[in-house]
Amino acid sequence: MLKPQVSSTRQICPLDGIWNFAVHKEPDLEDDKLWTQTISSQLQVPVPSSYNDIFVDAKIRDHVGWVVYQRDAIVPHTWSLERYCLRFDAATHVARVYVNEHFVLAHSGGYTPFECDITDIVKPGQRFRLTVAVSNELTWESIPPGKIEVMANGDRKQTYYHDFFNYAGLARSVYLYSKPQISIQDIFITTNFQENTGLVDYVIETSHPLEGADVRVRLIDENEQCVYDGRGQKSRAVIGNVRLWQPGGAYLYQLRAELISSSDPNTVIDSYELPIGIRTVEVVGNRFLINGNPFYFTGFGKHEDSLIRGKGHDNATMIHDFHLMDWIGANSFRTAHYPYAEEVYEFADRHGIVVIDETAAVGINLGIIAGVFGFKAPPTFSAESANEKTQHTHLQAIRELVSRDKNHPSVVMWCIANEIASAEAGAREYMEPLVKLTRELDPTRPVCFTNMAFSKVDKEVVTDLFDVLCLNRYYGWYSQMGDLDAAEQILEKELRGWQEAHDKPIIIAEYGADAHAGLHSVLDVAWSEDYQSRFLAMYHRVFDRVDNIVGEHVWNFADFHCTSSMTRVDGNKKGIFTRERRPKAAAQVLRRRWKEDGIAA
Ligand code: GCB
Repeated sequence: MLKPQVSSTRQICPLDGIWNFAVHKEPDLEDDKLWTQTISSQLQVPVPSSYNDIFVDAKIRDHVGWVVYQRDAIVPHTWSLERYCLRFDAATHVARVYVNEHFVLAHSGGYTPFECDITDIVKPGQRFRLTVAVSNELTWESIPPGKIEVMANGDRKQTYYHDFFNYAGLARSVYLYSKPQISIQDIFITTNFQENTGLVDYVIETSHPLEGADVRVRLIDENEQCVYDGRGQKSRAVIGNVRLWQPGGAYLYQLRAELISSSDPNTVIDSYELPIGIRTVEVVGNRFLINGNPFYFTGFGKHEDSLIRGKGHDNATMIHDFHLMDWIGANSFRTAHYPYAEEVYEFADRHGIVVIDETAAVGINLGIIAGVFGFKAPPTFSAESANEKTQHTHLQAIRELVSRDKNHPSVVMWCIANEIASAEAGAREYMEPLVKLTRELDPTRPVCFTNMAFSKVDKEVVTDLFDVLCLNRYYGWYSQMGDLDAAEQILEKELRGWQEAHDKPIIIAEYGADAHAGLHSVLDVAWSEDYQSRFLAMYHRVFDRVDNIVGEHVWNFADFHCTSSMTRVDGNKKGIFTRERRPKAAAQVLRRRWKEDGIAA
């Protein structure tokens, strides 16, 4: 599915703005058929934004179940020869879309786009009522999973196993867009190079078999020069004096795909442009290579999280975050713990930032919470928990992620799960089909998952399926608190153990300590900015002694919101920046290492 764009043959009517809003009290949406009515403007919400923190009302913030968004829209009368679609960049987590009284589409999965063609339902020039019901419920049939309990007073309570607030709603853009009757449906590219010749293999998928039409593909360089002009749906572009897409030095060609009339090549039936970067990614031995050169990841596990709008996408926050990453010397980040807004990848493509792209499979591990509090956990993989239905949803989440992000040069690896219970019985049976599918969908990128500290090298059962070891470690925080010497020894011993067992590159995909901005101490006092700094410095000493380490992603870029608990003070405070994006002391530790000393060079 291609992202909507304006081209000589396509148009967009953005439907972002202020929508009417209602909370649906009953668990079953069908009860009062809200979409057949006009929802009053008494409650209104911005789109894109999570709705939770917009109101000053705990009942809305913590509501479990459906909410309903509504607005009017008009199909331009000039679209009479076109097909037109509604496109939702995301609806967290389940959406049902209604045009006037018609149900048109349902989608599950809160972080990937979906669309529906409404050409046969609404006429050009016609105004229509668009209603979108969105449910935030998480169960063992969703990714991420969760559990809903009915309390004594009849209220429903949502629990989940991940450490970020369950923000919901229409957090990304909504569009009405047009495309021609016969159109370009999808584009698949893979890139390679030999010496200074670039190779771009492409497949242009069309909505209909082509009769009387042809596909023309051009590649335009950054000087607006056409460096390739070819015909056919499937071919290879060969480019002399290629400029590669490099981390920190992006170069993008515009792939201009056109459907043209076979009798008159000047008649363009459809036109779509895709910025592409020519680069290779591979794992060789214990190294991660981009364009054949060892790449060392510096950066963060991030979140889409900000004040008021929650997970709502916002270009200002996004670009500011990228500038802070540049300031600190981060060359990469992981989209923990879900696919981010497409604008994020487009920006990373344009600016040479490397991305590890993650599904929303977080919290498939019942041992974590039990382990932290010292009680025995039920099994993670069982009929009552992660089961065939969870796996089915997980497979679909992988399909939608790869389908959306396959052409981004910035994306160098798929992370198919965070801290899944990889040492438990059933883990291998659960994971193997997921890895197989990811590789079938994209044979060009390495695949990883992040390993949690309870899944030790002698216990875990899936690492051999993956290309890169991604370890999340918190010695000195969740254990050995305040004793960085002990933590240093345990960390080094463990990393050496992994290195001996698997000759694969290791990325420390999470390491970090909470710090309350403004709290200082000369001693190793938890929650102080100083302890966070010393904690990171200790990890860096160890990384520099272990050969297979090819990357360090601090947890987290910024403080972020999560559910209240006794281990969280108004959110998770492991950020190197506060939620308002002010640096804590540890920012200087990282900047010195990544930018001034140039560890990544
Ligand atoms: C983890 C999780 C992350 C948490 C973090 C923490 O291992 O992957 O989602 O937020 O630890 O701070 O506990």
